[in-house]
Amino acid sequence: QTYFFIHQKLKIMNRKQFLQNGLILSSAVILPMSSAFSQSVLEGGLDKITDENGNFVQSPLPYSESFLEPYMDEETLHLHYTYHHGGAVNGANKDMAKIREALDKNDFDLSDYWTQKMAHHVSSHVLHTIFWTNLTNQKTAPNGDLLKQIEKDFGSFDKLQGLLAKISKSVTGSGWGILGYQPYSDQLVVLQCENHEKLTHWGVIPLLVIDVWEHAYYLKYKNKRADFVDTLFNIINWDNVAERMNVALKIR
Ligand code: MN3
Repeated sequence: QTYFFIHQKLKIMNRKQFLQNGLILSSAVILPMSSAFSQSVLEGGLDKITDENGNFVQSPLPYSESFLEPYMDEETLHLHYTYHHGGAVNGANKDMAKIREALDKNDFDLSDYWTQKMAHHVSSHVLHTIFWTNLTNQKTAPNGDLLKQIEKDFGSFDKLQGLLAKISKSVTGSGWGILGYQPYSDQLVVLQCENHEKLTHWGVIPLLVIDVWEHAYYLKYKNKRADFVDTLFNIINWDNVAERMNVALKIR
């Protein structure tokens, strides 16, 4: 009963916030395009996922936890960032410590276990770090060099969106839809990633990642993963994707 009450209350809050956001969006106020984060992508070339000692650390969100309302609700974003992304960061540090311990002791009995764990946790950390920066609270579209590359590799922006939406919605179990740059072939590619670490092409640099784990949408969208994916396509920060492609081209 208590749960039901809170749930109803949240629903009312969401509607109120939706109306507020609706007003903001319709009154032609220019909202910041997560400029702080864009800067760090350009400065470092790559996202910061470790500290100076090589330990994995979580960067702050590039916006407040309510910034993506009503598309992504504040509670989901809070839980997702703090416990799912945060948990992967803690896990990655533990896995790394266990592998170092195995090296110190020259005992590799459990090293395959920790190596697999580390692939899972580090991949989760990388993808979540990119995911937060890929989103904003207004509609954007690719242009310039990114649009040209999309048209070259997929035919049109619409076709890319159709392909990426389809493979994101149809991931088996937990995973991600990913648009990445493959430096070996100088092409954009779309990947249907399972969990955080499976079904990649080696070398691909992720540019745009769509989290379709249930934790990303279940509080608000329930079982409707497709609705969540369609909604995300309205708040993708294509400027961030373009910056990431520029960095990837430099790495090449
Ligand atoms: Mn997630």
